[in-house]
Amino acid sequence: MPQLTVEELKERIVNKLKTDKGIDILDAQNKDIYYVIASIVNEEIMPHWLETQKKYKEKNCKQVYYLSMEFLVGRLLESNLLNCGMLEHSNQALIELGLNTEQIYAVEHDAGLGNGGLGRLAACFLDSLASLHYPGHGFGIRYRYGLFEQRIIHGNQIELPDYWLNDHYAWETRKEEEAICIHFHGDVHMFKKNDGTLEFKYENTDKVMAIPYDIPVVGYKNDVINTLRLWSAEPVFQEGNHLTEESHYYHVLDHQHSIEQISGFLYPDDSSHDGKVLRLKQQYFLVSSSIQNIIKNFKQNHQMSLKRLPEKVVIQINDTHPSLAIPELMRILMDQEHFSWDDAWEVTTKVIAYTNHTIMSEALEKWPKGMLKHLLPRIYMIIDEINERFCKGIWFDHQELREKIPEMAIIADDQVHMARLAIVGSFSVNGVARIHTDILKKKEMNLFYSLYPERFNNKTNGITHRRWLLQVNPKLAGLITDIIGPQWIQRPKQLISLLKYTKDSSFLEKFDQVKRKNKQLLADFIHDRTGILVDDQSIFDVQIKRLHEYKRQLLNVFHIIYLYNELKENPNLDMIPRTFIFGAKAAPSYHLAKEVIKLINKVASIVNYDQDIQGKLKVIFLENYNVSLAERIIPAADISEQISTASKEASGTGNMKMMMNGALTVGTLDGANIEIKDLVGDPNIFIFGLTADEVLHYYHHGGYNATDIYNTDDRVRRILDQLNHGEFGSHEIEFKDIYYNILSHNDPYFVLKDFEPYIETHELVEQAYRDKLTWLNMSVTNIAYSGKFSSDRTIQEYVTDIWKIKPV
Ligand code: HBZ
Repeated sequence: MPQLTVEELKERIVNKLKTDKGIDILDAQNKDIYYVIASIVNEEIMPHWLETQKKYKEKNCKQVYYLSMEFLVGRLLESNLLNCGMLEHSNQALIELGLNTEQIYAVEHDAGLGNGGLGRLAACFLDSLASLHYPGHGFGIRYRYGLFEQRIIHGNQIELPDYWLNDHYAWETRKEEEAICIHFHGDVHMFKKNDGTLEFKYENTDKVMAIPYDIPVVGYKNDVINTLRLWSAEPVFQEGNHLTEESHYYHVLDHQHSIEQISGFLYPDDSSHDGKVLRLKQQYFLVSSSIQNIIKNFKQNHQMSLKRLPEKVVIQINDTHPSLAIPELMRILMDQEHFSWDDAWEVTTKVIAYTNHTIMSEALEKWPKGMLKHLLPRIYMIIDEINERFCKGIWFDHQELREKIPEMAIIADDQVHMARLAIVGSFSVNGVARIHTDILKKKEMNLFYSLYPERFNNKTNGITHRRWLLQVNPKLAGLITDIIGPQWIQRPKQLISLLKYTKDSSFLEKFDQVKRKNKQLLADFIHDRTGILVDDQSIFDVQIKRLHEYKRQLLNVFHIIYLYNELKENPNLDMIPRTFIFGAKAAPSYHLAKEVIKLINKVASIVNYDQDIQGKLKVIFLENYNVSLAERIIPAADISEQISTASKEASGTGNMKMMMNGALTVGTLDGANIEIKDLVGDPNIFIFGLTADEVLHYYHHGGYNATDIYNTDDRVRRILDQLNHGEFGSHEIEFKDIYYNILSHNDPYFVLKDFEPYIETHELVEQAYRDKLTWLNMSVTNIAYSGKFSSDRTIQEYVTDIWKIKPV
């Protein structure tokens, strides 16, 4: 893209304000400025967007489509400016116009179309695809309401709707002419044709239009613009629908409303599945519109038989949520393109690849077969047939697995098991970190692994270093570039050159100043938001992620209560002040998770105002954790809490973001923590607690007794009793549920078991922090090794091992 100078940018901003909005720069509000800059960026992007699409068509290249129910995009103005190469000049232009860049970026409402890691991973992947010149696009849903907005009232989480589309969304283009019709319900009729083959016709279906809204995905300084296409559900326009009779009118409105509900809101549950029919509708809506679109593109771009689809198309499904892509592609190939079953199956299983993000049984999707059959009768027939053939195949060709058929069947116990469908119908199955893939192979999916060993592969997650270092931490990025040059921006593995400077005291001093500055900025923000003053010399100990029992925010709180108890007994205790920072949303129906939020806030309200402890502890719960808040917190973190019960966290990606910004990990041997540890080495990470093998052994063979720990460890007993006796509540029953969940259910996530090693590890953290140079050395070592966790590396692995696409 041609570079606009600072002067040109200033001129364009001033003129545009006049011509588009009729506003003088002196009277302009931040919002006016925001839209004007976004519009300038769009003007720069559009020609390249067109150009990119033309090129993909001309070159006849194979393309990847990433199907996901979630894209957690966050804000786009700053990252689009960065990737277009306009950020520096535009910041300068704004400053020269007397404007505040940060306030202008803050005008944009986060696109919170995701719950957590899975959705943010999809957004990072799109950034890397475009930045590495790959033809790869996202398909998702344009939810009218994204993930709820969280308010904390009297310590409790309250959910409010996320009105992100109330202001015009600057980055989307509605493409009405590319709308696609989706069919639900109806009757399926079967005919025998003259040649003896069967033909299927559907009647009386309920029709819904899928309207695409396209968002440009800007590659980093390379003129590549890919597309994120989000579908919105609208009623089919029908001529006769303007009848005047009142009852009919209400019926029409009702009908319209129920259709719009399909893209109405994002389900806020991140690691559990409850079989709501609306969620199933959403999944099929995404899948059917996307697959129809992909087939249409193929026909337009290539003059060849659809049998050759796998040469030009690969579809990655983000968890099982879009796994109906398998029967949907079968349906289109057979019923519309007149393929035989075998030909359709051959194509489908060469096109679809599946990523698994969890082994937690409560998150594995299963749909009641009656529900599927009623909503999607033809799709159900196809799944039924896939299942029949699959089970027969095992019966005849894999006699050693005959007995296992009930555990492997796609339809079993009147339920359709989506992970089984996804494995059987795709050519690749991947986990998202080494340990996670190993557990899939050895345990959860072992039977399928024995059947299809060649399908299973690992793709350890990554994050875009452009957003998570270059953009969110410009001071650190600048310092890195000053010392090792700018090559790391294109090749993040080159961050490894920082190893040469881990003992260079002048560099470490500068690095320390950057961290200090980032901490001051966060402290100011915290003060602004909460009125609480935090000490920017304290250790910033950060846990930011969805609230879930397995992520063990409770273990963190127990540590805080323990320290508080110690300080109350000995107020002169020599300790480095700590600021514990939390950000977390709980699924609205997840009672225990909400209790933990309440507990964190309760502990905060006691600790933060207790004069006895002389400000040595502060507990901050920042409400409404989202991408933008993460961007503020991460550059200021000293400690990154990654303390899931081993085996439960498939990978984690927050661990990578904090490592890349110089935080040290306190973590269990779980998910990608293990790979972080392998790189940085034991001296540069704080590992504690049970291993995955130990956890799994306890689950299967017993031998753990939480009550024993309660009885023998005074510190633990004291904390639990404090919860039980209302010491942390305004009345006695508060927090009893947490108490009973641990003691009556034998502490299913091993909080008590890992308590002691966790406390001891935090003592080591404190010792390490006292030795400034050692700490800085560890911190820089972490940054140096973080290049591996760029999503550029992950995408390159997907490309080489699974997608087989070429850069354009
Ligand atoms: O996916 C997360 C994993 O917990 C995390 O370990 C991993 O790093 C990340 C990316 O691979 N999983 C999720 O975020 N899952 C969901 O958000 C989710 C959403 C809807 C569901 C189930 C899970 O129905």
